[in-house]
Amino acid sequence: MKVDQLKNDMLASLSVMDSSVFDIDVFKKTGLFIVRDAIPDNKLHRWQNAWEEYANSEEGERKEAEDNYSKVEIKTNLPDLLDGIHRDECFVDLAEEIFGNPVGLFNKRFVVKDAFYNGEVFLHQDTCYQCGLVEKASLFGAIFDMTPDNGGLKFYPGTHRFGYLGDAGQIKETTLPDDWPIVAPSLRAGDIAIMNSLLWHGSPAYKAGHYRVVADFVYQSARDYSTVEVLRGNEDIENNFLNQGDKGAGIFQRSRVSRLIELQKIVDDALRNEQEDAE
Ligand SMILES: O=C(O)CCC(=O)C(=O)O
Ligand SMILES: [Fe+2]
Repeated sequence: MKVDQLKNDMLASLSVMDSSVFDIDVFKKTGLFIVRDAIPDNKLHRWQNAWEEYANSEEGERKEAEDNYSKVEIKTNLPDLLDGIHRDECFVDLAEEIFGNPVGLFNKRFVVKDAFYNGEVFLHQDTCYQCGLVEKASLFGAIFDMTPDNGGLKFYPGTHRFGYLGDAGQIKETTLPDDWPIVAPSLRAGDIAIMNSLLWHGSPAYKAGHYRVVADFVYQSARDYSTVEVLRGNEDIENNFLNQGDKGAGIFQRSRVSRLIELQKIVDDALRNEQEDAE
């Protein structure tokens, strides 16, 4: 399919990718679907209360982080209630519709814009930061409202059809033909945005409104060797060699990342020597 044809197809699909009922055929085509009112109120309120309590506690204190990618995410030191939300049927039912049984988890975290981090997130796809099979999807569950004003995610529907882009980093917006549809949804707390991990997305800086708290749970078939937890069905993941440590670290003898670490050390040593010579 030519790229302009894909664009027109996405423009024509805008109205059907946003509904209270998930449609797998639309999702396959667009790589994006907004499910309205997907989280029952009673659960939502419990999770909101737990979040507020956590955010005001010592454990919830936001600590210095090196890059924006780490500043936007919270994934450790969470109280049990918040740490287990990814197991709730309101998420797993949707994941099963996409991946079938058994349902697996690749990663879980909360992506947050608050007093600690209010900047933008550049245009990217997630696949290049993952490992295992590429058939994965993020379920972004709005714990509190997410809008363009409070730094909400924006999505470029259809871009998952270009596949894995071969490197990790900031994608040039000008790669796409003019007027590519951009979906910057206003999610009410309780809505879930589902995104194919190949889909291009980013977010603008926080300007105003409630702080932004969105669950980002990445689901996949539990048969994927990168599965860290089986959420439905039976699958033995004990010997999954891709789920040990950080994104398969440890499988490479040498890699781009190991080379970058070597080079950074050479630069640091040289700078230190220069400084010592000057003293
Ligand atoms: O939190 C956001 O706005 C985007 C985060 C994101 O896409 C990522 O970290 O991969
Ligand atoms: Fe992302």
